[in-house]
Amino acid sequence: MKSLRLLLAGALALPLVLLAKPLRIGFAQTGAESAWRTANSESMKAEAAKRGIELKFSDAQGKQENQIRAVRSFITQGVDAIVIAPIVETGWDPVLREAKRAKIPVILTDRTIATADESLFACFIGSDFYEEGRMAADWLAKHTGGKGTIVELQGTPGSAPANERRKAFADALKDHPDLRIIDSQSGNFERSGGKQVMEAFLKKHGSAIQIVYAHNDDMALGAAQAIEEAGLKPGKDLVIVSIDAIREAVKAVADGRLNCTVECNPLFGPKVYDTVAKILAGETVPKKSFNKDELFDAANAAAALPTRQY
Ligand code: GYE
Repeated sequence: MKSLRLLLAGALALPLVLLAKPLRIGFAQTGAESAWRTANSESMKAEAAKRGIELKFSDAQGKQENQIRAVRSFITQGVDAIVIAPIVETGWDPVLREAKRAKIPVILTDRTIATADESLFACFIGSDFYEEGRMAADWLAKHTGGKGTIVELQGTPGSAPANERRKAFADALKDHPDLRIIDSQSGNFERSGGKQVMEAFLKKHGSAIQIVYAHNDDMALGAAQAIEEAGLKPGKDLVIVSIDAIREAVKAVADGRLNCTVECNPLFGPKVYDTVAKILAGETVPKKSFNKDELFDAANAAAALPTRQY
């Protein structure tokens, strides 16, 4: 009797294996605000295609409500896992609870969230934004002799990278009282935003500005353009430090147009899908795992260019 049952079970399991469907993963991306983001989307899409994963990709165009709607639709479709790059830190608990009830694991990538219930997501994969801000401030302190007036270009308000990069930088400046932030505005992580805010800063503060700290390279490159249009030399008349290390910025550092960019690696498609596979196989994965990031300045930017992947 028992062996007959086993035989039957085997006969039933075989077609199931043969018919095994590809993994279906929903990815709620923030938008397409920067070159970093484009590289991140590309990494997620290319790696899914390589592994035969059916990726449902949603671009929220910078709006959290679009992202939440996308997550709800992934839940309705019954995907195997949901990946979210949360635009802002707060407001995620209700939809994450819905995913949990539907027993669909959620992997947070890129940006962290603020929640009192960490059981609402399986894990986080991304960079340590606080560390990036600290690295930028340390570089600045070392290369300016701890003196200078700074304007800050913030990322998207309420986002983890804007919050953390701002806090880390301010914390590090406490040890350097002659490095002062005289103004700080959001350029929304966009090149046009960085340019516009820098134009306004130049109008308002003129030659009082000596240093620009941008939360990402796109805004730094936009600011460099505004500085040039004002008849000044970015990288020389004004020191510019930023974060991401996209190829164009590393090139600008090598050319002396930017002074320093701290890496924030967006190419984590492979790591995300490896992690999803482990979670679905019932393995435990680290709750938070951070990519290792470097810093590029005049000393190493040119040498790094040929192998830059984004
Ligand atoms: O630095 C910026 C992007 O969340 C780390 O978002 C990401 C940031 C990145 O738009 O360029």
